[in-house]
Amino acid sequence: MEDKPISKQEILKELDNLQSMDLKYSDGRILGSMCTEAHPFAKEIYFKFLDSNLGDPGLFKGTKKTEDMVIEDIGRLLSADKVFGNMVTGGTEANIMAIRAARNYARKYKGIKNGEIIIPESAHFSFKKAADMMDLKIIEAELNEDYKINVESIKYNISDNTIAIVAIAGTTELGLIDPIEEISQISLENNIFFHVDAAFGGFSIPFLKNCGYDFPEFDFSLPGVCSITVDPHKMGLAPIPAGCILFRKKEYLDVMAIDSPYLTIKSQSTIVGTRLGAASAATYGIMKYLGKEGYTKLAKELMYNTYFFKSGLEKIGYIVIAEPELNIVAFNHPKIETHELADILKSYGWRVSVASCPLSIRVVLMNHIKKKHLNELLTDLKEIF
Ligand code: 0PR
Repeated sequence: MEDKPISKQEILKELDNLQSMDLKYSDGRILGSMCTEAHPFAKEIYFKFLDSNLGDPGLFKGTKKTEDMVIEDIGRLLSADKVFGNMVTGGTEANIMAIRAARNYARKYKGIKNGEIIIPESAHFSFKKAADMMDLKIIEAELNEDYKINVESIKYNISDNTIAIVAIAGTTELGLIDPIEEISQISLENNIFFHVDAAFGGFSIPFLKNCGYDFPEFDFSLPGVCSITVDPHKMGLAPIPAGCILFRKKEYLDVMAIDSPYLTIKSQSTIVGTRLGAASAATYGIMKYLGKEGYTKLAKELMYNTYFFKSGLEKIGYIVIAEPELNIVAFNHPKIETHELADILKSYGWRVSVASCPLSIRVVLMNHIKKKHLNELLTDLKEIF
């Protein structure tokens, strides 16, 4: 820190310079991000609520209402009349909360001390963070040839120490949906906590389903599903940091409640204390503003772009790894190694991400990637060969 104050003008000049080093979503070159530019109306609301703190909700009762209403509304989207949960910083924190609830529940009711969680090989790395923090053992269930979790492998790995099973609705690398209905059944039969990570898919599957897309059940309509992660800051067009964790029963929040005697609430179940009310208010506002109609239109448009890109790739000799279920396309070319292809694309100015399972270039077709960007990308991909 400097000794003397610096003028706003000078600071803003420096910050503008620094910001000019950032990539902009609107350039359409960021191909591997599940986040996108927040809706302008959501940004407007965000600034209004910047000072409100959900960590002490008695002081910010109105903002707390926005959190409760977002949770309730998303719960209804996911087939539950009543759910219990919080707005959090994103999928990582939501997944950590789910695993913490499962761990505490199993400790309380089953006396499990050395817990194990079964996750698919395709799970987001946040589960490894959760396991590391809570000293849990991770067991990775194998994937089938279609890159979805192998249900037999889950069954095989269940033990007396299993505290949770995890499945994904919209995998990070390929956007695929695990066979959640079958896993719900297995969880019920074995009395094991079942968490669904729908950080990416939660804000599009319900809308696509409503307009005729054929998806299997993945939400609270399945009796074995105990908790769901959904991120408004991915497909919900809400500003970062906006994630949600939803629980079927209040008890899952209660088993991880810590006393907070001097606050306006007596206990906290969230990991974070001071929590940004702005993301909650902005999420509430943008959900009202867009409504089911707006989100359906968005999800449909992104699926059209997905199919357009997939067929464009195939026409010029690329191999698409899996039939897209959501708006992610992963591909390779038979004549070139994936990292080499990624480097070439980078030299053309594209910011691609390389998926690991299987090794491929992965494009997440978010709202900032328009048809014109896809046409430019396809032209460049064609030119490489
Ligand atoms: N669950 C799933 C299925 C995810 O895909 C992700 C993140 C998470 C949980 C964790 O969410 P948070 O990052 O909100 O904690 N998926 C993206 C990924 O790792 C996140 C991302 C977003 C990465 C934008 C890069 C980027 O530019 O690929």
